Amino acid sequence: MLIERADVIVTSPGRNFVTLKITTDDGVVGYGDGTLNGRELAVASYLTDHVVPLLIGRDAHAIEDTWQYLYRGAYWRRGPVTMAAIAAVDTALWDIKAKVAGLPLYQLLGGASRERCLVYGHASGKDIPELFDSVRQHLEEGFRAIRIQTGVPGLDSVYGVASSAAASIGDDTRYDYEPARRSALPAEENWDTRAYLRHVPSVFEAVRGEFGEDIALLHDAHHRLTPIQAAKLGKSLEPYDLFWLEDVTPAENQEALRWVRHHTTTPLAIGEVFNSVWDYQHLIREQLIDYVRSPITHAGGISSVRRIMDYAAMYQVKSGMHGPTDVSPVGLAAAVHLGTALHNFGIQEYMVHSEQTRAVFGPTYEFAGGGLRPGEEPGLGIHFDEELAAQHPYERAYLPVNRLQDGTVHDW
Ligand code: KDG
Ligand code: MG
Repeated sequence: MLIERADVIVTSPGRNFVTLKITTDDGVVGYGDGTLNGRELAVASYLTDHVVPLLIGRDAHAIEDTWQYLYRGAYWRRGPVTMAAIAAVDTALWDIKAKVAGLPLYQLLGGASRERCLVYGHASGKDIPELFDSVRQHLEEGFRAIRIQTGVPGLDSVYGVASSAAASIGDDTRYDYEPARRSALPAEENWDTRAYLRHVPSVFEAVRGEFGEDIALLHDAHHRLTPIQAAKLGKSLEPYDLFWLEDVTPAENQEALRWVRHHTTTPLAIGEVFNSVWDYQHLIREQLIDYVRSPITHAGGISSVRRIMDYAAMYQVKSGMHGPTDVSPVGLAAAVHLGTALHNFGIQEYMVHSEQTRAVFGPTYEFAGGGLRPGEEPGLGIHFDEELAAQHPYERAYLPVNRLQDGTVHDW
């Protein structure tokens, strides 16, 4: 079974996505997600100009060989653009292999280790009453794990806080926090770490007071703190028993996590911007983290995230794959199949895609009982509508840039 063609499809049903469609000589089609928020066209060009010509005529079954050929063969290794492109190829080839086998993909990854993958949704509010409404809505919808983000007094807009009503599954008037904005230039936000550190513990105290001890609560610090600030935050949140505290420090310096770890027992998650097992080499071996955040879309695909998770399993580190709306339904479907099979699955982020997006991708995973199930269709269970996709051409969009009160650029 040879690869006959590979098409890169950039579509923007509400937001931009990069999808690779691989077709074999006997007409089997597989899809892969290579979306890189705010830098989509770089991945599209990497695929179209440099990868697609290498795929034509290759054995569609040779997934590992193709992965190594693209990774080692490029000479220039790793990086978000390269690894998103490799992810798209790897995912599409797994989709094809499972379709040919006539099995849902999780069966080829070892079969089901669980009935469904526990997910967390995003509750947010500019203040406590708005946040409580959002948490209540998530509980009514069946979520059992909820990420908590709020506005900070004195700051105009803060990462993770939706600007209108909270998310609701299946309702297109919903609005999850969508950070990338369609515009010629990035929006600028402002930041004050002291104000944030003062405010966050009181938010968790209020949420535990109102909703009790049972729900799993998570929080994302989005790379903004120094190691000692992060240690202080972790310590101050200990009474509220978080499921995890995410991305407390910028990802480049892994030493920082050692400082944080030595000061707090709050579980730590990191890695949504990592793209290789090498990014986790010390963090996992030294047991400085509890959850791996890399999504299939940004870390080289199913084959590569599987490698990270097998390494993590030796140290009781679990998965917590990134699942914002900039991971397409193809990437999310792949995560749910892998999450169903992994022994050391932890939790899956689930930011519900808009109706417009779902209409283009046609995912068949199902949300029930606070979790996602991959479904029993052969392959990933994606029904991509190319004609509809073509009606939504790419629109330039950027993630925001952050500045401190005095104008200094800060981590966003
Ligand atoms: O594109 C950037 C988003 O994916 C990121 O800001 C979302 O941090 C994020 C999360 O945890 O979902
Ligand atoms: Mg995050």
